[in-house]
Amino acid sequence: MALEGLSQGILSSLGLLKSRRKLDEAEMREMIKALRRALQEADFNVRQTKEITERLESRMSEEEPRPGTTLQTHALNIIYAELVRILGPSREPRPRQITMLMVGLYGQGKTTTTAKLAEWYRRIHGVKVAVIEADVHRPGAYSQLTQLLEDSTVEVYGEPDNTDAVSIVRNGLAAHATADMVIIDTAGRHQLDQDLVDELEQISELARAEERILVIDAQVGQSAGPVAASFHDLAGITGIIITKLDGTARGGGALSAVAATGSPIMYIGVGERVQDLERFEGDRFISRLLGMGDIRGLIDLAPEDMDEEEAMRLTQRMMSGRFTLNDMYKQMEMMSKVGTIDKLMSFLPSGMFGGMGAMGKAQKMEMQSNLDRFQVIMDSMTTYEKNEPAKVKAERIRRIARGSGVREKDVRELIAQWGRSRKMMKGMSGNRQMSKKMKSMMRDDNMDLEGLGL
Ligand SMILES: Nc1nc2c(ncn2[C@@H]2O[C@H](COP(=O)(O)OP(=O)(O)OP(=O)(O)O)[C@@H](O)[C@H]2O)c(=O)[nH]1
Ligand SMILES: [Mg+2]
Repeated sequence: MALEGLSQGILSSLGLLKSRRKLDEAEMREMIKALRRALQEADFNVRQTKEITERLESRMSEEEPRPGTTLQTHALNIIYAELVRILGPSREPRPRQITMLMVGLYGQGKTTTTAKLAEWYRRIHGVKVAVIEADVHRPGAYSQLTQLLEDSTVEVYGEPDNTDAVSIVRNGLAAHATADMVIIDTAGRHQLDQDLVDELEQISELARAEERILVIDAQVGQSAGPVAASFHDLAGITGIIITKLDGTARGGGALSAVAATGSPIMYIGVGERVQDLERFEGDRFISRLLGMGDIRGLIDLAPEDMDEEEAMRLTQRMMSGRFTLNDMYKQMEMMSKVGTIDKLMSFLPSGMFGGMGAMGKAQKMEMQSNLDRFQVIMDSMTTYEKNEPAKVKAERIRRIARGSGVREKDVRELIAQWGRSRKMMKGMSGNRQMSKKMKSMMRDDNMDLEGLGL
């Protein structure tokens, strides 16, 4: 992933804290200085860098680390929370009867990202997606898009010889009227000029595009901020995708500058291939970036709406055998949020949550896509159904599948997964030794950052 430099920098700035209980003033200054350098090298702006380092300094002096937590873990958790705060919230559009218009300057990755998104929604949400190539300026745009999607069942519409983008869109929409989702690739410009705005306006109106998505290359660093702001003013951007985060040290700048404009970052591009797209969620992104992953960390890093108490309760329920679909989802979410979960995994029966004993990258991605699909399905379930998945039979399955736009098979798979997880939970709570181990893990912080190579 991009930004390895940042995570290395942050972790080494914390090296000083290793097995320390307190820092004197000079040491604190040195640590802050190293952190500031790491943030600036990743292109965070001066104001944000100042904000993060100042908050770290004041929180370190005001807040006691929780009992049993090392100073290092404490500092890392503060930095984590501050970075997440700076990156802001994220959102993902629902793939139902929706048209997306891709906009952006020259060469930022619009066409590539159009293909990536189409494939993403087809694969993860299982919906019928069509793309329309409406860039009549870039020669070969249609064949570029066709090639990107040659191994996919996504339908590509284009009229390489037509020079009127608006009529291509009109014809494309008519040809793909039954698609759940239509994504329209448009022409780039050197800068956002009136011509481009007019063209976008016309296409957008014709297509009634609910989403206007701005594509920005991470390489532009801090200037992503002004670009996002002007596109937002002129074209009413609903979300942003930052591309090429795999290839630049300036990714921190692009991400933070865009977040500062208030437009949500929806996805990030992390390579040239069609599958190199990731959903952007600040907390998940940062915890992966920082490679945080012990069970204590799991609790510290749980999403904001899941406080420590809830995480504890979840674990207790998990041990007691009462286990709803929501419990399973939250558990999977917690697990997929952290980078290395081997420690936790070593205590859990292998095969749990679809056999993730030692998860490779591919498996984590698989889990992420399962989570996304499960979320969509669970949105169509009633509270009763989520609490009593065993009672969800044929007729309910049919209704849920229809409501969430997935196949009945997918609903059955979710319920089967729940059944397997619950069985293993039960096995675990019956195992006294394991139960003791879990409880002691929840109690002491016997893990510091050894595993992170400090
Ligand atoms: N490494 C990397 N390369 C990317 C990514 N996204 C796009 N690219 C590459 O960036 C180049 C430009 O991408 P396009 O998709 O053609 O960009 P565009 O915005 O459609 O360009 P125009 O239509 O000319 O305005 C291509 O070589 C892509 O392969 C990414 O996330 N990572
Ligand atoms: Mg293009």
